[in-house]
Amino acid sequence: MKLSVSIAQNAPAPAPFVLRGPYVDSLRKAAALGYDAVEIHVRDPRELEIEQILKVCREEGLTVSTLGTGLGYVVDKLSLTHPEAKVRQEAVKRLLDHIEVASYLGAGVIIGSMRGVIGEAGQFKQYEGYAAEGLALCLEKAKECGVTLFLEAINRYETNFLNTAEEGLDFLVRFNSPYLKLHLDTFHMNIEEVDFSESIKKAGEALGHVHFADSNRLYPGRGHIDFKEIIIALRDIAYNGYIALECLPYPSPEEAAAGALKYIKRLLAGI
Ligand code: LER
Ligand code: MN
Repeated sequence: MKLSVSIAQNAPAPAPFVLRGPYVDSLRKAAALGYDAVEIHVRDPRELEIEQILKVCREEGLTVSTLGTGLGYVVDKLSLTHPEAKVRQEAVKRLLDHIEVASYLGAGVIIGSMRGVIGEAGQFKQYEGYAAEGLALCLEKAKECGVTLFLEAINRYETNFLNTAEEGLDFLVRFNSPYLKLHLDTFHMNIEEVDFSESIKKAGEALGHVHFADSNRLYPGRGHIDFKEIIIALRDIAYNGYIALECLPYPSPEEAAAGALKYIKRLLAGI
């Protein structure tokens, strides 16, 4: 299991991204701390200086695990389930740009908040259909580019669509694609899942990406989630994806990044 840390150049203060500021500075910081990879959160991936990022990654021995797309929802209100077809098309276009950029960076692409919410009571099937249509277009591009998409289960206070691991699995099986995997985030799991280990085992080889944050979304070890149990469950399913730290940058970005790494490495060494 390789360890990644979330980075964002510009993001609203309460967003759960750890290292902030110019991407190149965060890449160097992540490497100096001992991370294997970074997860880049960016509103519009066309803003990324791809050559520069690849150069620093080569120099520092880092990889880019994932591109996070949620800022497209938070800042630009784009989503696959928006009631207006034009906005749904814009959302797909933005995701296609992420997929293309991810192919240059050797990264996967997260579909989290960009799936949107189901905004009309009694119309679940219709909105689920919109999401499926958009995702099918993204999967065509993902296949062409050799990029894996990670569909994140997100808690009920942020969306009413795909909250649990089981709902995520039920939705993604219909695509029967090796380019679409489930993504679990321990912060959301703590709210939605009955049992962390059971959900991880049920996901099994469909699990492609994992976010770590504690119950209060501080860094692991600062809340009451049992990360040892989670790491054992990941080992038991032979999970070989990334564990990406996506938590609040408190008490400071550097302390969160360093504290999490120390805590997770100790747990990994002990199992
Ligand atoms: C994104 O990975 C996530 O977990 C959402 O809660 C967006 O904040
Ligand atoms: Mn997450």
